[in-house]
Amino acid sequence: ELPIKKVAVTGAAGSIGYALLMRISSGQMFGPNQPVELQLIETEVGMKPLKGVTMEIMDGAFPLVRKVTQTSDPNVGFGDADVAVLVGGKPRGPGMERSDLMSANAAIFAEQGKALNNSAKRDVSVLVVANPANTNALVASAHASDIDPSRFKAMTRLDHNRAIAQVAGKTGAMAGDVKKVVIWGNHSATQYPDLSNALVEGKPALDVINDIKWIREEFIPRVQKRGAEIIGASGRSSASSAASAAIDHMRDLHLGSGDSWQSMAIHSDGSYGIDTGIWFSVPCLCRGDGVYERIVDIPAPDEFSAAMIDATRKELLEERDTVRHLLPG
Ligand code: NAX
Repeated sequence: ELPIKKVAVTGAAGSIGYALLMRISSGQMFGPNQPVELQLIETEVGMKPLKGVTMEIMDGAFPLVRKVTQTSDPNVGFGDADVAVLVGGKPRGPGMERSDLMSANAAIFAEQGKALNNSAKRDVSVLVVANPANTNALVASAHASDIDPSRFKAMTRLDHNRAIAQVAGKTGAMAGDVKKVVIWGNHSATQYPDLSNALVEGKPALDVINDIKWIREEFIPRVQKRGAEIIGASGRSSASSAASAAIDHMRDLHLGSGDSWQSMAIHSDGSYGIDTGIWFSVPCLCRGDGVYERIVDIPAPDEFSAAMIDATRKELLEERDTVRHLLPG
């Protein structure tokens, strides 16, 4: 039997946590042979609903779930963790400015970065889902000096999946036949869903779609604002598709995804001319066991793409400036 994986999840009693935990428990994140120990982390107020979530996990009678713990102390919750999915954060309240939201979350992620540094495994694999996801990842990593920044990712897989779904809907292809879409930059409305390299059933997506107006005026804004569209329709946030994307991200990262491109917001190393030290979504190949490579062997972006990438880059630099007072040093 494989050694047990310790999986910490923050915000475990929230909407995404609720959808995510059943799927981790059933083996969809790490495969049908990987036993897990779930280390669930919530706020003090969240402890009561978390108890109910834990009872439901018990009632799933999942053979892979070996233990479930609940805590409001991240130092305990991240103890010896192999994996940490950071879903918990402060939502935007009435009248709250974007910069206040940034700072409130940066304070949470500074604390969680320190707790990861104190108690998680040195090669812990961290996925930040909570918004502002890219900048939260930056802050957490900055406070975890003993953990390599490459271990921290922010989730843009939902945006990536949304882009695939739109192209499949437009062309009639199956989602599995849409390849090499890329989400560049921030998990926000400035993200750039890019079809320049995309393939539909093996043919260039730009040729198959053959409608630049649709790409620029419908596809891009729809992917950028899909979250708001879903809230408008159902009155609820897109929690189950977000949980599904977190499953996809971690499964590909840990089990590998062959030659399939995935978008992940990772620590910038200066590739593509992006400033180092921000978390920027780029195309990656996932090799398994948490190992990934950036795909750099691609044509230079055209003028439109370069301007889109630059806009999201600028937003991420501004976000970093907003939380700079919470960064060490
Ligand atoms: P909910 O408000 O339903 O749940 C959040 C949970 O986090 C609550 O139970 C709360 O008690 C808990 N929490 C708050 N602070 C915490 C802390 N310091 N430690 C531990 N737990 C804490 O939100 P939900 O719909 O689950 O969304 C969670 C986050 O995901 C939000 O920040 C949301 O904006 C973000 N999203 C990110 C997406 C992405 O693609 N990266 C897409 C979906 C989602 O919008």
